[in-house]
Amino acid sequence: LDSRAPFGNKDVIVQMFEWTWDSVAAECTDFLGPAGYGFVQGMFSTANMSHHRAIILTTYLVTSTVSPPQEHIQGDQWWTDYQPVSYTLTSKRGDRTQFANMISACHAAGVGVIADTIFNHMSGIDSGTGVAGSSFTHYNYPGIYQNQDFHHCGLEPGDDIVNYDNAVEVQTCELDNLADLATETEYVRGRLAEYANDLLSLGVDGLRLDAAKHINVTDIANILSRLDKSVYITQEVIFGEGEPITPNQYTGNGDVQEFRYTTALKNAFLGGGISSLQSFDNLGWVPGTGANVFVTNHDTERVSGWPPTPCQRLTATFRSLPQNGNSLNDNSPSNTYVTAMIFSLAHPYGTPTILSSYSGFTNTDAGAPNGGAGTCSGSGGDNGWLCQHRWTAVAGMVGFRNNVGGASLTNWVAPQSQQIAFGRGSAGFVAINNADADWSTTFETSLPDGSYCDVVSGASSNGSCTGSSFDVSSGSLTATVPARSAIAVHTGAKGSGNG
Ligand code: ARE
Ligand code: CA
Repeated sequence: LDSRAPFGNKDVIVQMFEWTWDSVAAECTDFLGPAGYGFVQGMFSTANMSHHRAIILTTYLVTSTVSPPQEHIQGDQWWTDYQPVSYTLTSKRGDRTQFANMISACHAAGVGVIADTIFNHMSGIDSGTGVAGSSFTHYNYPGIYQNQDFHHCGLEPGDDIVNYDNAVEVQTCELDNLADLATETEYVRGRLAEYANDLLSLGVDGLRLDAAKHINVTDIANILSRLDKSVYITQEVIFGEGEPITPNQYTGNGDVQEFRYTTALKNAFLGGGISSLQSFDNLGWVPGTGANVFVTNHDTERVSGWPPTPCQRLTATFRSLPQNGNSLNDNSPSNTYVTAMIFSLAHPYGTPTILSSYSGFTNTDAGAPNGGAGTCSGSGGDNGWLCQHRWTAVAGMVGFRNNVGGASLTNWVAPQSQQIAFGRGSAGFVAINNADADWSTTFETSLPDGSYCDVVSGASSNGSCTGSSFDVSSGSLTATVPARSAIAVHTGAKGSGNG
């Protein structure tokens, strides 16, 4: 795998937030990989199985994004996972054997695995014992790091980052009291690379670099240069208005998560108008080929009031909150969470990630339900899990994205600010209606004539559609796009009638 465009244009990442390794392995086998996913979608007949597999094998990549695999502090909160105490691969998600087995199971199902790696810091608490039994204090992790391996920036009180307008402070003071590694030193760079190489030796296909904004871009480049193989890299660098450290500075290291996209989708779908979303090319954002984008991630789904103003950041109230974001989420009104995910999977900008998380996130500390064992049922969630990756429209649009590949955006129309439609070359067409009334019209498409299944409401199964179907004749497609919903068709999901 190449670090820049590792998965071609076909791939969608699913962030399996807080799923245990065993449950991710089962989901790779049951749904994300070819057996489950292919048959659920029914996009191809069994006679065409090898083609089917070729497509489905790259359907999803799994990232264990909020489930860093290293040992961390104890506690019931989800965010304990973000306070490393050693690089022993035992966490609340499982142990080293289970982690390795997950990778094998996912690979056997044709799904890659991206691990979340925390290069910026260790724990934020004074002392304790980790989930694998390692004792530590804030600046002493026996056999791994001692006091001299950390930044002590000297800012009162507590060395915490306060002023994001000061680049040195952002990178050498502490994010929420988390002991900040001296990533400019030979020893720390080598130790972090040793940890990453251990993950790669188990077959990990990519790394999400947590808190990358808080590490100098050249420190990251140095650490990555020590990796035994080239893997997919996505860096968390949250754009902040006026801040000196920007996402664009990190593009040389790999993909960068473009949070301006997350904010833009939220604002557009909640009232600003989705007609503003045609192109993200001339906004000064990370170029689409190097952007990793999402409607929401584990931070932004949780708390409103983000991004904070500089004044808010200084208040005790704000600093006592988990420093999370604001985006569309499962509680968003009028089906906007779903229609925004449909948009994200249909539009060519960036590499999309779909968050797969659990309900009850308004309690911002709550850990995963069911002991972390993710469970889904049919095209929905189970036991408190949301299973967004199985939702009919989401899974259908993953098939859409795989089918359209890198085809360019065509046939864009926006008759009013909350209604858009566009094609992807001659391979697919989508119409999104974020208004409160149905939208009945005839679209001009570049699709070949034929009968197509709507992959938002169903799938193609043995030549018929389990949801709606639409005919295309001389490029014209007449449809009623339901209020606050969407339709999408592509050449990989033909069919007629209602199944
Ligand atoms: C927890 C407690 C804290 C406590 C700390 C140490 O909540 O009260 O002080 O532990 O004991 C996650 C949780 C945190 C949690 C942490 C460690 O969200 O609540 O702290 O784990 O357990 C900035 C960073 C960005 C970061 C966000 C949250 O730039 O990198 O803050 N996001 C990642 C992960 C998080 C994770 C961490 C980093 C830490 O995705 O899940 O924290 O590993 C503006 C700025 C942004 C800034 C944002 C919020 O928008 O531009 O840069 O993001 O404000 O401050
Ligand atoms: Ca740092």
